[in-house]
Amino acid sequence: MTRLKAEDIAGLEQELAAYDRELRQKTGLTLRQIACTAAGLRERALLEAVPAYTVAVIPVTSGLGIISGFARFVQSIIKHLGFNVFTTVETDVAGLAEAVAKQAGILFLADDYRFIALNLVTRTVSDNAQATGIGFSAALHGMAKDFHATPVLVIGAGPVGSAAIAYLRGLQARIAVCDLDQAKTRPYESMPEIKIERNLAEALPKYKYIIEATPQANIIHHEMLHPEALLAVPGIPMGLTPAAYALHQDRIIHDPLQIGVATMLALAVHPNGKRS
Ligand code: 2YC
Repeated sequence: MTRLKAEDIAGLEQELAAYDRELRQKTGLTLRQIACTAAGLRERALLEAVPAYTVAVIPVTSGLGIISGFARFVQSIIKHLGFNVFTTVETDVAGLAEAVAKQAGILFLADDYRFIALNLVTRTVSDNAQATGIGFSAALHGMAKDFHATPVLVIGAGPVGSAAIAYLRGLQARIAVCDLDQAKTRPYESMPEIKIERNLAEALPKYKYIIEATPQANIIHHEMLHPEALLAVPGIPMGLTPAAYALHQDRIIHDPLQIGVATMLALAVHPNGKRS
């Protein structure tokens, strides 16, 4: 997992409403609708859960420590979805105790390895990588519309990419996967509906729909892309070069945390999902 830096999220709290409008314009769905679609939950069911939960975000100092603004931005995304949320004054174990003392029912916390949402009432965990993979797949589906006729190329079969593949399989999408590490694509060799692409440069121009879920930067150059490419690019760093991003940005969904956190919350509220 690539660790965010404070500058990756600085100022985005104030941009949330504008980002929501951008998502609506590109995908036909709001941030909350993307999260609910991904989690298999009716939006009404999420809103009905608001009075049942107070959410706590707990800063964690382990490893490389606190990322300035991280907890506050996570809190602002959760608030944007309509939930009562606070960030604990205390960190780590004291923060956990404070959250429970203040009646929180769902806890968000991240160290350098995992970013999870814990639902203390249903005793379930939702994970940022899994939520990001399905959230960005749902957003691409909103933008792309015809997944059945046109295959989706998933670049990177790590925790985010493999969650995206599982979600796309659930949609009966046509899927191709590319990863430098053959061990990551081996599980898909026995799946007829999944094509394994061994060479990214050769594969890219063939695909209109792309999910870039690698920790690499600058692996996708403008001239490598299908002219009508639609891309879901979760997290930081972005696989596209700045020039490619600038040229395609009206057909790209990209953010460092928003869709992943919103989908974590929807999954935390209804982990097994109630199909809409
Ligand atoms: O401020 C804090 O509580 C820190 N312990 C947070 C560390 C988050 C580390 N993880 C990441 O930067 C990435 C994010 C995209 C979310 C998942 N991994």
